Amino acid sequence: MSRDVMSRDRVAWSDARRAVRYRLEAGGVEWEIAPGRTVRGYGFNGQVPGPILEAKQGLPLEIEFTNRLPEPTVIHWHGLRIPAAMDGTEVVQRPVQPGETFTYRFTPPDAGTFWYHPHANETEQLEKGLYGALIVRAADELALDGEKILVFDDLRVDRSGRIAKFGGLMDRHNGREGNVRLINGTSEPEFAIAAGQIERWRIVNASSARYVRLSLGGHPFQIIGTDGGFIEAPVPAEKVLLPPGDRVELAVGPFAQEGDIVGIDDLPYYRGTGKKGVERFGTIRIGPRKASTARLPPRLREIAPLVTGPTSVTRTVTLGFRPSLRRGFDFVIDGERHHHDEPVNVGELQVWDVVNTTQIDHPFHLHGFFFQVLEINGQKPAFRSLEDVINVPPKGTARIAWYPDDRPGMWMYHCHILEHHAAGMMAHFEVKRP
Ligand SMILES: [Cu+2]
Repeated sequence: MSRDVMSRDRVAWSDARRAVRYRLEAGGVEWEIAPGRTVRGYGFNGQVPGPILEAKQGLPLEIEFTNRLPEPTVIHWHGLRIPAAMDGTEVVQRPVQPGETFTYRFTPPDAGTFWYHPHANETEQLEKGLYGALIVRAADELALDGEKILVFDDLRVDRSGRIAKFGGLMDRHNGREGNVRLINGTSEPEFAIAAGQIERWRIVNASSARYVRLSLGGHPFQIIGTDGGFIEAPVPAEKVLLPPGDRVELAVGPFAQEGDIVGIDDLPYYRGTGKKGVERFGTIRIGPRKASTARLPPRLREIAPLVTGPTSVTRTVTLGFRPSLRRGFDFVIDGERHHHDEPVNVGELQVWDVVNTTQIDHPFHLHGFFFQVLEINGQKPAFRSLEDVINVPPKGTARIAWYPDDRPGMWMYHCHILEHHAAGMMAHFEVKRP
């Protein structure tokens, strides 16, 4: 059965009671990473990435999830500010066993670019292909001349053409980076855009450990959104860094020259380990010129600052590295693997210093709440935004502020390099009503 047929068959969309419903099934898949080249992986509804889930801001979303994997799993809705019980981690639900079905029900409160992925045995389940984009559309969605959704990933394929086995302590330390670069599950695909037009590109980095420093052949683009939706105004740029788990929205174009081929490249970035040159993820073919009706507003939204003026830090979260006799080493938080952090009270503004005591970068991810970045190593960020992933540089500090609204329950934060999370760099904490 072709992947297309399976995805059409199994994804149900219905407007009944104005809820949006999907059926998702995780299972084994022959993943065609390039024409005629397949690997045995895991997919949602028989495809990698899983189907693009489209929700509407403020309308209920229901996802009936069935596990056809040979192992338990849970599905996390990365970036969505939903009730704790629907966060899809093993702290808030019993893992979905092989053959079982669990229905996730929630109402996405924010428009933006999100994604979904397992929160169990992530280093294997995501590497094998279990991830997909989740787009929450606003009623007055900004439409440019077109839209593309690009999910970046890299895959390590061994000499025999299979997904490589986990590389032991080296991978545990560096995270698993791949030798095959994928956009939307395909090795180095080609995209088309008409000369003269401007498109809205939604980008997700679903890699286990790779930092994508995205460049479109050096052509300028505009950053219009990040993890939590629009930023306040478009920001011109020629490159943008996406650590694992991160998202960005861009206004891409206009390109002048019909017939040009433009690279979608990952520029060198040193994250304290590994070394890579410019690596190609895909290309853009500039097609015949078309008229543009795109109007990019100079102001996209207002983001009220959570902190104005001097503030005191309410918590310090320390990301660390520690030798271990049994495991070689661990990645820890406040000196503890799989840390249990102090509770947070609903309604009490949080100002956290996330301190990285190690020699390598760590992308800090907070579940269920957006934060604003106040400072990185004492420097204010270039623009205000809502984030759920922020890179914390080696020996550096990210100061973030977030507001626990009334969604009590167990939440977590962790490094989004999947191997670091597995090696202990994560914490649970409770948000509770005072
Ligand atoms: Cu890390």
